[in-house]
Amino acid sequence: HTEMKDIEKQAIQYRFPSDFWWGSSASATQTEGTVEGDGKGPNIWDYWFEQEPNRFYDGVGPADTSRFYTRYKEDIALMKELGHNSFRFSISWSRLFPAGRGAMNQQAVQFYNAVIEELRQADIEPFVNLYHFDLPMALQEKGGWVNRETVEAYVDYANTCFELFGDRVAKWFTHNEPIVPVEGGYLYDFHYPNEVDFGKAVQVGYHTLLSSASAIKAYKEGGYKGKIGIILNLTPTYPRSQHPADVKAAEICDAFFNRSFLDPSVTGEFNPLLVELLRQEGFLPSIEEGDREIIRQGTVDLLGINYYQPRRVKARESLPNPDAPFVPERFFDYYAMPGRKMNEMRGWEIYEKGIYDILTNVRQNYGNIECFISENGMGVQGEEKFRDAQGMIHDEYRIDFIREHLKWVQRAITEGSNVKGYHLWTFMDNWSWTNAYKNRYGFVSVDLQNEGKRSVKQSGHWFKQVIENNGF
Ligand code: BGP
Repeated sequence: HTEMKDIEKQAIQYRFPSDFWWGSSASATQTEGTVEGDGKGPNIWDYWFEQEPNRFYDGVGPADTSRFYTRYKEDIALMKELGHNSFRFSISWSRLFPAGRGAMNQQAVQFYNAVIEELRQADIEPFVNLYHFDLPMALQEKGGWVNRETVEAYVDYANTCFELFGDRVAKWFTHNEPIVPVEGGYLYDFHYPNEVDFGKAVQVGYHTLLSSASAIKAYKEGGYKGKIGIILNLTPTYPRSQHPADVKAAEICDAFFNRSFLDPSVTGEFNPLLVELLRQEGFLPSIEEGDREIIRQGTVDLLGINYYQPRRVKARESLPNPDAPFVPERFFDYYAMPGRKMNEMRGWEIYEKGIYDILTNVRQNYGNIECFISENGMGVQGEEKFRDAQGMIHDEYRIDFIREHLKWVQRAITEGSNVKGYHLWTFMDNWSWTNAYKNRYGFVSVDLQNEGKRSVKQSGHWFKQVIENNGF
């Protein structure tokens, strides 16, 4: 038996560190379901769905998600069966504080305690994210992230979570993809409140950053034993050519979408190019005395990196219409590189080496801070057609996708990158913002026609082997 194991080990070409974090990630609004709400207050998704259900794929809203709220035991048992050693989920702010601040919902405390306990019993380390796009509606009504009071409310909420769960949770994250609500809510109309207002976008981004730094500072001062970080969606940004105009365009795009949060979160300093552009255009946010110090002190211990696709950029070929609303694309254009590989269903490029380029950038320019891949994955429509008679979905494309990305992660590790883990988006198929259940991402399928029945896909079984071997 031992000999067999040795032979298998020798056959492993891509090996990962023995303490690597293997698992998946999810978010509250996308998995819990709200119908069993137990005192949960509405967040912006509940509200928006009520107002405009037609903007959601198949008219499916956030109340109907995968029911993790009632089925978490079964789901965590399945994670254990599949060998996962870690799981990232988020706390729903408006479940804990139905009005955003003030009265606390004890049933929410019980629920998250039970989830944490269940994970610990299963030897699965909980990674807890405090904010995944889901602002309590009561705070949105008062101006949301445009209003500085939301920062205070957020810090109260974060402190409450540290106090409630900090003795058992050692990995915390302040925000998931903080740039996305800025883009969705204030530039490109895919999150509530669906405004197009660059000045507000900058202020919202700034307040979000300040909330993150304030919570990190509070966590550190609280003397908790764990680590705290932020999760950023990083999009390696490639110029069309080495022509200086293309290179400049890519640098600007990178400053807006990556370095805006990456620089201050890791180094405590704003990105100089971004500051320069905002100053030049008259869009600097309003900053209060003392903020700079908080941002300098509130740097992360740990960086989560979500990677789906790169950005390809070229210089603009025409002047922007001066009357059009101001958006970052005023400074560059996107470039559809001929021959690029696409996940046509999601409309996203697949470029595996991008994950290595991000890790190399973090190693070389951000002090090689401890990091991990906190999301990566492939959204596919119509996976039911790959289900066999025994009920298993054969998702070879997802296995290929994960394997090819992991090869690059492994290479970054051999070159010295401080990468500690890989989490797939997501554990089980879940509800995805306005796309609802259109694109499926999970290791586990959720059969909506059959009371949400879970069944492990081929990729889930394959990943289990990868974890057992610490490589492939
Ligand atoms: C990330 C989000 C997730 C998830 C994922 C897949 O940006 O953090 O919440 O939704 O993208 O994207 P989508 O569901 O839009 O296909």
